[in-house]
Amino acid sequence: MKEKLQEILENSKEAIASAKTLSELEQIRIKYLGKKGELTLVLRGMGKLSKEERPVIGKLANEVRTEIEKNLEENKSVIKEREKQARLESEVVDVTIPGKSFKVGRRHPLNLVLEEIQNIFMGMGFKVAEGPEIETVYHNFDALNAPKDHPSRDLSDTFYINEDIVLRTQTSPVQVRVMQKTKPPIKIISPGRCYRSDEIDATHSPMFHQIEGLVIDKNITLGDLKGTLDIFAKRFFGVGTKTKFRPHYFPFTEPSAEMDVSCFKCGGSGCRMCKGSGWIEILGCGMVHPNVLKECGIDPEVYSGFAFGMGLDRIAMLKLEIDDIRLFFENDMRFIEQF
Ligand code: 2NL
Repeated sequence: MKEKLQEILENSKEAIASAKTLSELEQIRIKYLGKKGELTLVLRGMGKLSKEERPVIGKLANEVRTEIEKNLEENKSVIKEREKQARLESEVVDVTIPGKSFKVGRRHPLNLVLEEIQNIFMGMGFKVAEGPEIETVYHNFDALNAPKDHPSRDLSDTFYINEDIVLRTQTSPVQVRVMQKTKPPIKIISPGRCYRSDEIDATHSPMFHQIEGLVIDKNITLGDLKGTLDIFAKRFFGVGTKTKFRPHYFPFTEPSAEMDVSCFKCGGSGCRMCKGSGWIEILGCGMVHPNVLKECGIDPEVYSGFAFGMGLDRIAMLKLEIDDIRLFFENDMRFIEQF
């Protein structure tokens, strides 16, 4: 039996030394030390030995087991280390491969100009108000003193959802809503999308953007209107900008005017931008009509106010020298990346 044990030890040693993978090693462990392994079988046969032989063989068998376990363990670390090296060699990182470039978006030119305008008015104490794009005919027309036969109400100019609901044609309904639920003083601008049933061309789009402003308090005068809009013009177009107010008509303001700014391109001498006149029309404005104040629950005997409205698309086109409004809505990155 001694010889048998010696043979097991030698054979296992050889097998362990030539094992190349961890699973081969495990097979070897099962072959010699497993439940039906060679060493286990020898130990089972110990019952046939004499009393004197049994402890000697038992001791030897235990030594052989310990030796095999030690050999298995040693080779296990060798194989593990070899496998790690192989992995490191096959998984090389090529640090010279160019990185993946990913696209970063850009602020839309309309948003750039909108933010600039908002900042100027916020600097003068205005808050930004927003409201629904789908409006009632009441908020969009009736409350704004628009006569029942006003041309802007025409089916061919306004998108009607039904006879009481429209896509707003201006952002004034936002201001109507604010007046109806807020006690003056009110000092807001309302930017947003508006809709008119226009034929699309270089200067018209059925969806466009407006910024309106509204100031209501005691003792608000035409002087406040002119001063506020003059400051806006100088901050937006440059300190040297002059303003000019021409009388106009809007149903919701009285008196009403249109404001021109001296051409920021030629300074007023006349160029292509101002079509030779030296002036560029920028916005419409006026003192809020007493009928509008009354309809919105504000007493015109106590309060007065001014309002104005400008087309964001038009102003952005002027400022950024863009000649076609459709470019804003095509979202071609080659266009958007220019600003
Ligand atoms: C223009 C002219 C304007 C207003 C808008 C307004 C709003 C309320 C009351 C009175 Cl709630 N007025 N808005 C006033 C004057 C002109 O817009 O040409 N926009 C592009």
